[in-house]
Amino acid sequence: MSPEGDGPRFAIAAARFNEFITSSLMRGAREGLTANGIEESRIDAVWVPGAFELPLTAKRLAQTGRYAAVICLGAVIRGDTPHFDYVSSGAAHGIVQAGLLTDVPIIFGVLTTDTVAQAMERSGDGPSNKGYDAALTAVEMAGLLKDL
Ligand code: INI
Repeated sequence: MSPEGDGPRFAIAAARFNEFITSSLMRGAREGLTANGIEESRIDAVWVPGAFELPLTAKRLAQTGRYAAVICLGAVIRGDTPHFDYVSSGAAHGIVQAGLLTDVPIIFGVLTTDTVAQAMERSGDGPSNKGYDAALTAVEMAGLLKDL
């Protein structure tokens, strides 16, 4: 048995920006992992200022070699400024790049919505929660990449 125990470990990187949404995504992601047999002790979570900081953080987590997958959580809500486009596309492209560079599945659990109401709809209880959904994707991709 390794010092950290057996079985895959998962990391979650979450943005504090719009924390009233991302804390619910975090709850959903933890639920999605534990519902799929991943013990809480095998989940590590870190918080970053905003979605723009997710790619670098996910890359560093993946580079540790400790995780079967890294889940990124954030909520980018369109306001009246072009900031939305920069932040959401920076996060999306960066997360793709981080996965390709590290060969570790890095999951895009970032909500990009026009309104707060839409973000709340996608961060409620159960499988419609984007964090829960991202956790299922993480488990599936971890299994797939292990077998490929
Ligand atoms: N970060 C978010 O996670 N969501 C947002 O909606 C958002 N908006 O709209 O500005 C946001 N901005 C902060 C950004 O992610 C960075 O933290 C900041 O630009 C510093 O790099």
